Amino acid sequence: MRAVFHAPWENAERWLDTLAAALPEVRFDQWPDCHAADHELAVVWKPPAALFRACRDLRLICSLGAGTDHILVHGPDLPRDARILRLVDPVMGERMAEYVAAAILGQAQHHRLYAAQQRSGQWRRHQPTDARATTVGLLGLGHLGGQVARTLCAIGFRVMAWTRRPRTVDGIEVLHGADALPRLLAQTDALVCLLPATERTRGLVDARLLAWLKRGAFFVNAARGELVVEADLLAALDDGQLSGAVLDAFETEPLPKTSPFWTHPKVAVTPHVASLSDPQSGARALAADIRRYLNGEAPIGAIDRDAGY
Ligand code: OXD
Repeated sequence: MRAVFHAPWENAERWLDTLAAALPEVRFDQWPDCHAADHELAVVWKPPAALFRACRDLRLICSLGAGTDHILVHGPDLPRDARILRLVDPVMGERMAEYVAAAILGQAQHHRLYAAQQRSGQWRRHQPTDARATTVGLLGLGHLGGQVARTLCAIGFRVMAWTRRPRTVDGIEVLHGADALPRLLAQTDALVCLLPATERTRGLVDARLLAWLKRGAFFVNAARGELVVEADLLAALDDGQLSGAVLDAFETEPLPKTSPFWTHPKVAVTPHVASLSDPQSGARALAADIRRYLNGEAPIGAIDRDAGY
C-alpha cells in the first residue's frame, strides 16, 4: 500500500520513521515529492487542496492531530467514501489536562497578578480560590475533554460538562442540548472550551453566551479560534464579565502582531500548544489505528464526517 504524508513540521521525519517502522508494508511518500495517483492512505496535518485533487484513490485519511477540521475544510475535494481518522493518543489527553489545570490553578493562585506585582517590586498577598469552591464548565467531553474532566475532578474541582448528545461520566454532571447551556453557564466559575470546530460550534462563544456566565468567570480556549467571537470576548474582558482568559487558539494563527490579545492585561496567550501531538507516542497510536483498519477492525479514531468530528 502507498501512503502520502504531509506535515509542515520540523519533526516530520520523526513521525515518518516511527510510522514506517510500525507499518512496514506501507510505503510512505512525502508530499509533494511523490507522483501521486495510487495512494490509498494519507497521513496529514493541514494538507493543501492539491493533495486531494492529485490523490483520488484515498480510502483512509488520517489526521496528525486530534482535530480533523483541517481535512474536512477541503469538503468537495475529499474522496467521497474515504474514512477520516483523528489521532487518539492518551499522551495528548494528559497534555491537554495539564494545560487546562495549569491555566485554572494559575488564575486561582493569582499567578498573573503576582507576575505584575513582581515587575513593580510589590509584596502583596491575595487569598487563593479553593478548587472545591470552583465549578469548571467544560464545553465538550470527547477524548481530550474526558481526560481534562478526570484530572480536574482529582484536583478537587466541581466539574460540569456540556455535550451535544447525552452522556454519563462518573463524578461529572453532564448536561446536553442547547436549552441546558445557560443552566451550566450560570454555575460556571471557569469555562473551558474543548469543542471541535463544526458548522454548529463556529461562533458559539459570543456575547450572549458570555453573558450567561457567572460575573467574573474565567475563560480558557484550548480548542479552536473559530468557536469564539473575538470582539465579544474582548468586550466581556473589558467590562468585567470575565476576570481573565488563557487563550491557545485564535481566529487567525499565528496571532497577528496587531491583535489586542497580546497586550491585554487579563489575557495569557499561548501559541496553540495545549495538546501538541507527540512524534513518538502519536505515531505509535496512529500506526496502531491504521493497523486496525488494515485488519478490518474498527479504528478508534474514526470520525462521523456528517457531524464534523
Ligand atoms: C490538534 C491540535 O488538533 O493541536 O491536535 O490543534
